[in-house]
Amino acid sequence: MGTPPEAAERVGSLRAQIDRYNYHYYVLDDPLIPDGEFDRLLRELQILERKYPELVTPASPTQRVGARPLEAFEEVEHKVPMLSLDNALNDRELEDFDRRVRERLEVAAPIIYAAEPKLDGLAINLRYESGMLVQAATRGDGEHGEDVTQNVRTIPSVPLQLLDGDWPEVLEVRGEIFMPTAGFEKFNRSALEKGEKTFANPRNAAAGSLRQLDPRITAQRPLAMFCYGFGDLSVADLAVTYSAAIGLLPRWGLPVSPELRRVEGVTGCQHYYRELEKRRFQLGYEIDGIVFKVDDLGQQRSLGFVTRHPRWAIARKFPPQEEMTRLLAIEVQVGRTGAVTPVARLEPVNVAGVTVTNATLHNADEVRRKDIRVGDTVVIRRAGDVIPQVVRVLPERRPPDLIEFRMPSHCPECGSDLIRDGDGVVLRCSGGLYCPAQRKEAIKHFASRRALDIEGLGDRLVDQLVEKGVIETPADLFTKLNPAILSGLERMGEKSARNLCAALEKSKETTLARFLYALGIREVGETTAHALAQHFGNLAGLMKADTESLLAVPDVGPVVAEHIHAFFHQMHNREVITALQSAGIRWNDTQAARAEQQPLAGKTLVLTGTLSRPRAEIKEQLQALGAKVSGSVSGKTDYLVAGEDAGSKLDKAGKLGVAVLDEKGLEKLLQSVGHA
Ligand code: I6G
Repeated sequence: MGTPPEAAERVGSLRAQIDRYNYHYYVLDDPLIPDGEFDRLLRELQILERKYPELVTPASPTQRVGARPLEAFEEVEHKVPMLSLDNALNDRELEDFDRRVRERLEVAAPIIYAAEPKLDGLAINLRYESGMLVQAATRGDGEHGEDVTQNVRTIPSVPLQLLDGDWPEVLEVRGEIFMPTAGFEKFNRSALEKGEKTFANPRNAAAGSLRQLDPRITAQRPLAMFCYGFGDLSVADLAVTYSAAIGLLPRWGLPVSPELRRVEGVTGCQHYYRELEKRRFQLGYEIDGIVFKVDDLGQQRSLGFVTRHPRWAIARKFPPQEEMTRLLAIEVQVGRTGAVTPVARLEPVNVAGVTVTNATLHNADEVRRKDIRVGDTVVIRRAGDVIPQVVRVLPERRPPDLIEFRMPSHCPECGSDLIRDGDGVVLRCSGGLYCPAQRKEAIKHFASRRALDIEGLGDRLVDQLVEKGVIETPADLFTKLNPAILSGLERMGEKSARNLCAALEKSKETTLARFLYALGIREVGETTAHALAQHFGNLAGLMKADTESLLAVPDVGPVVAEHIHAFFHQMHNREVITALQSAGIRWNDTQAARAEQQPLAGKTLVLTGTLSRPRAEIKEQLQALGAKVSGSVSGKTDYLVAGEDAGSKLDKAGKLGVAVLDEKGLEKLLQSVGHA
């Protein structure tokens, strides 16, 4: 009995749909269907292929996972060597490069360069024959690499079969495999929670994931790829310029950087460098510089190569994100929820333009695993706004007789027992609000910008007020402080004291969402606070809610529900809330609004560029009106709100036909729903 033709037809149709959705998701960054629907299609295909195994082909989307572990990687000889790039560490070295290019080409006019970010990942060569992925190999020593085909097949943005098009019979594309920052942080967070080994940086995470002998492990790691060059080709050239040749790849399903631009002369290069340097930490993946390439392929040929580098390309490097310094001490810090964290005090060191003196060590297990000791030389890493971290020690620089670090058994602030949290990794002070450290942190959080936003109540001042016993709870801020008491404090003049009292008065008028966030309930961040305010509309309803009713709130899972329920059932929390309300903290209760009744319900907005108000404030306002505020532009975006210096999101919105609003446009939109 042969295969029923309907089954073969359905399998073909499912594969075409899945490939198209994958392409929109990974190459165009424009998801067409929800993830659940995608999973359903993939599941249907898997079931059909299991029933009719004769229909399985190597390029089927089901074949990305499941290959058996290897004993070792095979060696691969690169048909065209994989070279590396020369570096420019400053503007002068970039200018020297440009001068050398013009002298060799004997042109006085500015050169057109292709500019794109240099991803911090792992170089790879993909070989397609007749449109099918037949081999993926690492760079290795440039002549020989390792065959990592089974692993690369698990990366969703790498097509197993090129999309319909005029691709050459043999096509080798080169690019970088990387782990996006969000995936890296999620992986490390989960490893830390489980007490497992973390990766030092996204580059190591990408390399470690790709060099797994078991492809099923690679399949679980969030890897991605951008293409930036070519190896062996069955045709002479794909286009006249590099940018045009690379521009063909997305049509075939191969992802390229959305940041690729043509720039004119060294001034154009420098301008591009500065612009991207500003946005470096908002890209969603780590880059360590910018690559500039002479765009004209004829000019590239004339320039040729010198030893291992092309003469037509250079990597202008950013300041490094990792530096080494000496660990002076390990102190133990108590956070708002009592979590006790070891913190590294360091000999000051400049990392990517910022002087770093402290870094987090996460938890005691992490210190033990990395065997970090006071007196060690350590590597510090700073990524954007993220707190600097100690990534490893340099054992060869360790002086003799350094002693192992041991976590204290009692809270350094209040002497209470330290107890291991449910999961066994986090240590917590059992002192609760008896512990001055927890009290201070709770008050700082209450006063912070996204909470009650009490201007002028800095961390030092809170420390002083708690240490002197002037205040104990957030409610005391409103009942125990007055200009006379405040002006008696260190570094507090009469004017600052009066200003602070005015700020306290102003902060009393707030919103329910802000108030809930300010209470500092465990696991209740701004988004959850918003969802709670929206759902219950008033505080009394929320305080009475049982865990079952809390689970009905979007964004609230069983753990969060339990924390909220427990918080409102602690007598001292209820007393503080009553005291705050008696002191005049107020907000307008709303109707327990169902999301779909809100004026901007169902609308998705993306914010980009420099706006005149803080993004968080605009986001909060839009969310309060029922809108969803997303981080990336896709076919589902209704409006892109673009401030000054808007970059790739604006380009993408243009390509996808998404409506773009400037700030005036946003105000008009808000006016139209009565909320300007
Ligand atoms: O290592 C590299 C990173 C990025 C490259 C590269 C690149 O272009 C954006 N381009 C070439 C030609 C080479 N390495 C050799």
